[in-house]
This record gives sequence, structure tokens and C-alpha cells, in this order.
Amino acid sequence: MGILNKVTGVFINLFVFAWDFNLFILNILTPSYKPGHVVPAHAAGHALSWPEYTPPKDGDSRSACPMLNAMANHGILPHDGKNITFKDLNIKIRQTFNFAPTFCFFVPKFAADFLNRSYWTDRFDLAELSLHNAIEHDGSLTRQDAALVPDQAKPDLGLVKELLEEATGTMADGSPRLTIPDLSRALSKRRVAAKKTNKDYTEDFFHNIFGSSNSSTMLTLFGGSIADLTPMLTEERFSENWEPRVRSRFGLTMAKFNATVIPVERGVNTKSIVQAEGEA
Ligand code: HEM
Ligand SMILES: *[C@@H]1O[C@H](CO)[C@@H](O)[C@H](O)[C@H]1NC(C)=O
Ligand SMILES: *[C@@H]1O[C@H](CO)[C@@H](O)[C@H](O)[C@H]1NC(C)=O
Ligand SMILES: *[C@@H]1O[C@H](CO)[C@@H](O)[C@H](O)[C@H]1NC(C)=O
Ligand SMILES: CC(=O)N[C@H]1CO[C@H](CO)[C@@H](O)[C@@H]1O
Repeated sequence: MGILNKVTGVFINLFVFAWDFNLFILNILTPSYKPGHVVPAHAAGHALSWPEYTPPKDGDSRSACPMLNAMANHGILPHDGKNITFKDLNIKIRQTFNFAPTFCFFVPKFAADFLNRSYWTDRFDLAELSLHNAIEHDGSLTRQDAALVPDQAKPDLGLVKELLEEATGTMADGSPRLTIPDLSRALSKRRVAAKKTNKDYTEDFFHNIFGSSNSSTMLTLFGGSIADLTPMLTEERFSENWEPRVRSRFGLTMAKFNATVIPVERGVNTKSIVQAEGEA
């Protein structure tokens, strides 16, 4: 990347963070959407009704990201998962998950950059997002490490089951809920297990933060609801009558999201897992 591109990149990021903070404040000042009204009227999933689910067919492109795969499975992104514009990804994740426009620009831009493509004009296939150590990293909650299972397109149902079983909280209706400490514990266990089974295991602060932020969406947008996370993580399917649990007018900002991510990552304690295994 040329120096001009780098300088432009820094300015874009500063602009996005300032914009994000403004939206964070606007969200405090404006009333939230009423339940049932989070997904906009012209978008798929409006009024709690999602387009039909069709599992991926042979040859369809899928990624290491359960939520993007689910969007393709419901035809919100092209069902074959191919030839998607970065700009369309921005619009679709905003409508579907009520992420703030800042986040919806930032992540696809980040993906375009690591694929050496233009955010503004180029296209991608879902599988390309699984490029190792770009966003995809070792120690994920729903995928075995890429060194062991190179095709990251499908969830590992054993890992998903272990994750869902960590839930100790309860939803308002009494059903099980994944809490912040549950998620920290699940990440700790996965990092210890991945380190043991994958001789090429790598971990760094940057990817740890990615891991905890990616998984923190389960607590924010899904409210930790195991009933909603089960179809999403096992079949990559939206549950009936689902809508994002963040109802803020300007969507889930990065600033607000950080309030969940940081405690999750701070709660990760791989030492205590190793110690407990040693004693057992
Ligand atoms: C612009 C869009 C996005 C891109 C490029 C993207 C990309 C990715 C990638 C590459 C991974 C794999 C990381 C790993 O190795 O664990 C991932 C994981 C994940 N993503 Fe996304 N994602 C996007 C949007 C979303 C959205 C909108 C949600 C939630 C609503 C989401 C939720 C998750 C979750 C929960 C994981 C963790 C799965 C695990 O630990 O196994 N992502 N994402
Ligand atoms: C991707 O879509 C564009 C615009 O519809 C089209 O011109 C192009 O041929 C498509 N590429 C592939 C590989 O299908
Ligand atoms: C992008 O370009 C960089 C620098 O030229 C190169 O190292 C990297 O492998 C390229 N990435 C992809 C996905 O092509
Ligand atoms: C959120 O936290 C990440 C990592 O700590 C940081 O890079 C980013 O600037 C923060 N974003 C905002 C909008 O506060
Ligand atoms: C939904 C979510 O939190 N996605 C994050 C996954 O990790 C990448 C790594 O940069 C972040 O950019 C995304 O914000």
C-alpha cells in the first residue's frame, strides 16, 4: 500500500471514530425503536419475518462468520455467497443487525483492504473473508483452527454445543442466557484447547480482541438468548420472530460495543483453565 493510501486510511479511521462517537450520543438523546420495528420497512426481516431459509448447496461460498452465512442462507446476501459488493455488505448488515453505519462501513472497508480490493468498486465471495490471520484466527468458538480444518465454511457442531452449554444466566422468560463471564470462560477454554491440539496455534492481542468482539455480538444483538443462538450457530439460520436486541435509533455503535467487548476480554483467564485441568 502506498504512503498516500496509508495517510488516507488514518484520516478515514479518525473520521469514522469521531462520527461513531456522535452517533453514540445521538442514541442516548433519541428514543429507541419500538419492539418489532428495528428492521426497516423496505428490508428483509421487517416486522419479525425473515425470508425463507435454504441450507447452502454444493459450490455455494460460505465464510467463517456464522452471521454472514445466515444472511446468505436466507437470501439476504446472494444465496451462492458470490460476487458481493463491499458496499452492499455495508447496507445489508446495517438493515439486518442494526449495527451503526460506522461499524457497517469500517468492517467491510477493513475486509476490502486485507483482500487488496477497492471498497468502492470491487466484489468478493464469502469464503475469501476467511483468509487466515486477517479476521479469521485460531481459537474461535464455532470453528476448529484452520490448520486442522482448512474449510472454515461450516460450524463445528461439537464446539457449538460446548459453547451453548456454558450459559448460566436466564432470560426474562426463564430460558437460558449466555452472560459476559460465560463468554469469557468459553473463550478461555477454547484458547487452551486450541493451543493443545494445533501445533501451529498463534495468538496475539489484536486477534484476541477480534475474537472477543466477534463473539460479543452474541451478548449484544442476541441478548445472550440460547433459544436464538442455537439455530444461528448450528444451522446458520435466523430464529422465528427474531430481531436485533439493540433497538437504538442509530444502531449499535463501536463505542457502545466496546463496553461489552472489553469486560469479555478482561475476563478471559486461560491460566485458571490450565490449573483446573491440572487438578482434575
Ligand atoms: C462486515 C461484516 C463481517 C465480516 C467481514 C465478518 C467476518 C468474520 C470472520 C472472518 C469471522 C471468523 C473469525 C474467527 O476466526 O473466529 C467472523 C466471526 C464471527 N462473526 Fe463476523 N463478520 C462480519 C459481520 C458480522 C456480524 C454482522 C455479526 C453479528 C451479527 C458477526 C458475528 C460473528 C461472530 C459471533 C463470530 C464468531 C464465531 C466464532 O467464534 O467461531 N459478524 N466474522
Ligand atoms: C458479478 O456481477 C457483475 C455485476 O452484476 C457482473 O458484471 C459480473 O460478470 C459478475 N461476475 C461474476 C464472476 O459472476
Ligand atoms: C495484498 O498485498 C500484499 C502486499 O503486496 C501481499 O503481501 C498480500 O499477500 C496481498 N493479499 C492478498 C489477499 O492478495
Ligand atoms: C474500541 O476498542 C478498540 C480496541 O480497544 C479500539 O481500537 C477502538 O478505537 C475503539 N473504538 C471506539 C469507537 O471507541
Ligand atoms: C461483528 C464483529 O464484531 N465483527 C468483528 C470481527 O473481527 C473483525 C476483525 O477486525 C472486526 O473488524 C469486526 O468488527
